[in-house]
Amino acid sequence: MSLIEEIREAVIQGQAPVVVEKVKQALEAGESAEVILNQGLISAMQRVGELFEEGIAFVPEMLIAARAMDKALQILRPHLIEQGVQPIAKVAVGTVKGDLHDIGKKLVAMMLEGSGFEIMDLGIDVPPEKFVEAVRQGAKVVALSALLTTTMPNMKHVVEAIQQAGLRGQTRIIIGGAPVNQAYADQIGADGYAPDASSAVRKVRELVGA
Ligand code: B1M
Repeated sequence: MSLIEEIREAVIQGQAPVVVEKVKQALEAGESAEVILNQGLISAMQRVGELFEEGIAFVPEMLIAARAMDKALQILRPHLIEQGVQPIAKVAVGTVKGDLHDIGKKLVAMMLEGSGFEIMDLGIDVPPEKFVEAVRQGAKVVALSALLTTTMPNMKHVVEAIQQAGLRGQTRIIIGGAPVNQAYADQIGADGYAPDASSAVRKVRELVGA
């Protein structure tokens, strides 16, 4: 097995210390950060996403793999910037106002980052005006998360605020989280819905034509 295949396998297994060690070894051996990212990390996360969709891996496995990938990204990030790898597009990710649930949103952000998007993570309990500001700063996609039936109406407020700011034509809006669905996305005028982190990546790619 090559070093890159070992990195891929260790991410799938969620073995963060092994991933970190092997990424350092690969860089020292002169492997390009882009190859490590695409053939090691992103390929691994795609596989984890498939395993999740097949019902073989579950949320804990996805989270552990995502954390391993995040640790590797911390090492790779300066090398990627140095090599001038251009992100596909800026995506503003946040959990809507009143909602403190963080884990699903983080997972979506990590999967998107691992797939080549630049992430503006606005955090949790994010008011509509912060999303508007992110669009002004160049976010081509706004990704909204809500876990509570009481906070899902705040997604509509974000869509309205972006519309009222005259920025609706400059960004695409995707929503996700346990209480929402495609019908709700259609109802509030969002551009898409994704039920989980791996399908969020597919949907965002589709929305920006990547
Ligand atoms: Co809360 N909570 N919680 N909670 N909590 C739920 C959501 C609940 C379903 C539990 C229950 O009653 N069975 C329930 C909501 C009921 C409802 O509204 N229908 C609930 C409640 C009621 C509450 C409080 C009101 C409890 C209280 O205080 N009385 C309170 C509200 C606080 C607030 O937000 N204002 C509260 C608080 C909390 C904690 C702080 C303790 C903690 C959050 C800690 C944290 O995030 N750092 C918490 C937790 C952990 C949960 C449960 C147990 C787990 C959520 C989670 O992290 N799941 C949850 C029950 C459950 O979901 N089974 C529950 C794992 C995560 C990976 O999944 O977030 O669904 P999830 O994300 C998925 C998909 O939804 C999707 O992809 C992710 C990965 O596949 N997805 C997107 C999410 N966002 C997306 C965005 C996208 C696309 C896909 O595109 C943009």
